[in-house]
Amino acid sequence: MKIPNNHPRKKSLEERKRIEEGFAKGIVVAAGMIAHGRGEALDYLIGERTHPEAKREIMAAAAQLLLAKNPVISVNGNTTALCAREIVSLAKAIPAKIEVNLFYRTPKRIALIEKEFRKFGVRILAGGADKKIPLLKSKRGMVHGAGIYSADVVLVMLEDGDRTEFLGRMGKIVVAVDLNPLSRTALKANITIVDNVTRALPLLTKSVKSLRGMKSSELERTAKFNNKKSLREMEMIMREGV
Ligand code: PTJ
Repeated sequence: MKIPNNHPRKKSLEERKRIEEGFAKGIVVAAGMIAHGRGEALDYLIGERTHPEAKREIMAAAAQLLLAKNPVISVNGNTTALCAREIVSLAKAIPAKIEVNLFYRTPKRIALIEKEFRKFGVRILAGGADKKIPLLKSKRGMVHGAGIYSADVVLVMLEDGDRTEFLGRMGKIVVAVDLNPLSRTALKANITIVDNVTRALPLLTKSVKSLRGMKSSELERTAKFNNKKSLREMEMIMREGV
């Protein structure tokens, strides 16, 4: 069904449609639709717009990704369905590797996600994960030696919270995109962007391009960030409305 241009909830309905189609293809899992609904509700509370605080988070994240020696963007079912094109643009701008990392990991889903990215002409780290994140029991622990395992900065989006802490223990800097400022992922990440991933990613790519060429010392200053304070700010916006 084509959503009329003047429908007040056009963008939100289109995102739902992408998730539904992703589910039909086998890219998104059933739990991914629940996760999306939670995201929709939280996005509603911030007026479905990127707040100035989130813009500061995005700037710090962009600087951190530019400072990285081996940055990796971790993708799952939802992020592939919602914004594969935007992930590719960001990966090219940084430049960064893209690696599939799934909670509900199956060879079939890995292959489907890899195929989705191939449509944009990029090869990603998909099957053949050869390393384990120490102590992490879920299948999210299966990673590539050349990717997340050896990365210094990892961008995670729409996580279920079991991995960010372990990546931190491995000494990695984690940048997260999560609409829930109270989630474990949001709290454990070094920089959390509290915004809808579909708005945050294009802004992140724009910021990466605008910061490119900056001296390392200036990037380091831009990347310095008080995540706890920023998360509190976003929580207050959600609770009190701004
Ligand atoms: O594809 P898989 O197998 O790796 O499974 C992925 C899911 C999404 C099922 C899994 O990671 C999961 O269950 O996630 P959770 O625990 O529901 O957490 C997802 C987080 O992302 C929640 O805090 C949501 O509020 C948030 N979220 C949902 N949609 C968006 C979002 N954050 C940013 N943008 C969104 N569009």
